[in-house]
Amino acid sequence: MREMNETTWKTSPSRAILVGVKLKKDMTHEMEDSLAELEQLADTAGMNVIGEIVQTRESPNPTFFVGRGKIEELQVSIEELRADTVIFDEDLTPAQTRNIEGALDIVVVDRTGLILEIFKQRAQTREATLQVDLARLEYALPRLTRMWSHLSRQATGGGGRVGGAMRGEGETQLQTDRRLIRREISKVKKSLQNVETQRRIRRHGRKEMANVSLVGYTNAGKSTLFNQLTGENREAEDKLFATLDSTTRTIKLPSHHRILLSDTVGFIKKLPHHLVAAFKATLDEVAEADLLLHVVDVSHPQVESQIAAVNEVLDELGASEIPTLMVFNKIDCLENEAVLCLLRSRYPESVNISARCGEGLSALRMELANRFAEDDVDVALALPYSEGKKLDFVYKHGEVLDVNYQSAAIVVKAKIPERHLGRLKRFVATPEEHS
Ligand SMILES: Nc1nc2c(ncn2[C@@H]2O[C@H](COP(=O)(O)OP(=O)(O)OP(=O)(O)O)[C@@H](O)[C@H]2O)c(=O)[nH]1
Ligand SMILES: [Mg+2]
Repeated sequence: MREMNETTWKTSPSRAILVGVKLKKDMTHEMEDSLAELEQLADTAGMNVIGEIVQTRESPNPTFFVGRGKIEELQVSIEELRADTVIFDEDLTPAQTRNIEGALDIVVVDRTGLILEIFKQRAQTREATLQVDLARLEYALPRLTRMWSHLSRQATGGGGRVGGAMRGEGETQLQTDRRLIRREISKVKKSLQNVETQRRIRRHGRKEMANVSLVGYTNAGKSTLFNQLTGENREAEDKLFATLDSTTRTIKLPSHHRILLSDTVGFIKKLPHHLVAAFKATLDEVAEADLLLHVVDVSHPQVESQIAAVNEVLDELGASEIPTLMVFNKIDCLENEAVLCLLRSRYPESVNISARCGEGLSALRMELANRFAEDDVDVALALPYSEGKKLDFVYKHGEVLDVNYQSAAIVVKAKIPERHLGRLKRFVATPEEHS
């Protein structure tokens, strides 16, 4: 049996055959779209897709996922096409993986395994690396076959084989590997907790401004929009999961409002639960947002099911109650206007944009300003001359309507977001004082 090792993935691109099952209840196009997405994932992971096999079934076969006859057919294709990997468009049980590996003598990858591989390749910051490590270790634990031995090797810092000399008395290699992986999992969790604490402290310091998070299906254009709104230069490319880390920047709206905008990891259909859990720290940004901008690629044929997939993940994160503005992106390459009309009627609270061309961005900024204007309260403040800094604060975060330099104090009338009132409470003037 060939091992899925670093060489297979990196130097010579794998020659992969995709395997999908169309359940009788599914529409044909759903399965085709899902396979097209799987091909894009394989491509992102640096693999060559050289074939595709599909079977229609009532339900997946518990032993091989597809039927035994299909496995034989697959064997012939593997030899004919000189394939070295098969990728299944669903998650396989650990037993199915073992059975298929045994029958075909080939590297077997499932959807989650492929997504994890992409995440591993793309993780750049320490936090993302730890999150991906955690997800990979948890995925590997019940699947300790030869295919995953490379994973545990890496997780232990690129040293020697997990186990080996370290094997405890009376332990099988498998038990040793499991024990070491569990130990590794708690180590990674601990490191993640530290990173999370730091993130929480940072976030606490930012409570002063409204938090807005970009969410959406992978490749919808979140980073492109983020760059446009912030003037940043985050990586945005035609790849799935270009972004793994969330980044936050302050932006000023065409009003006195300043908000914190976060770019986040994209979602995908059939997103494995433990992956969402591993990215919890990053995604807390989403759960704690005051407003979500749900970026949608309206030119995508699967636009509606992508919206549904994102809503499902938001639900899982406990974020489904957060006010959401739908942002219909890529209108520059929209072929079918009817889709947009339908979506607009379904989501009246939405804006149309092209993040790439810049179209609709000022309308989006205005819409944000209007929304945050609803948080404003009218105040009259009597600021002692010794509190000049507070006046700067009001200028920075509010709209100053009137300033009157009186003998005892500076009397200011302003509109200011309610969240800032706490700081100014002491100086709020009673009507008699400023009238
Ligand atoms: N035609 C067109 N392409 C766009 C638009 N916005 C983004 N794109 C392209 O779509 C691709 C994905 O954009 P990203 O901004 O990386 O998407 P993302 O949502 O951040 O993706 P992930 O980080 O992978 O989840 C890139 O090739 C962009 O250039 C748009 O308005 N029109
Ligand atoms: Mg991105």
